[in-house]
Amino acid sequence: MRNALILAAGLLALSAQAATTTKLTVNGMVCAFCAQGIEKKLSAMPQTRAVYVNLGDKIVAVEAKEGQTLDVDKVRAEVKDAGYDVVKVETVGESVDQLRAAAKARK
Ligand SMILES: [Cu+2]
Repeated sequence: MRNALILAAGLLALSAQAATTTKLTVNGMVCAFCAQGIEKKLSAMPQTRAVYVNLGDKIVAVEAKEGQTLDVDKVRAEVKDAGYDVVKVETVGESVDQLRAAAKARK
């Protein structure tokens, strides 16, 4: 627990200069194929640097390439068109790698 807190503090410090990531909370993703399909669609957007899907947390995160901006409405539409229910959209400073590491640390 203590280690997780220290790690989280470290991640926050790292994110100071960092990435712009669009983080969506998505209902309806149930299996690895759902995750793969969404990942593929969002990876095809030209501004995308990385995509992270976490089924357990119902999270889809798309990180923009440096100096680029994601079209948040387009990200939302892609996920919706794939048949999933987007319940929340936020912009966060963490990179996809940081979100992945944080999820791992919580386990
Ligand atoms: Cu599925």
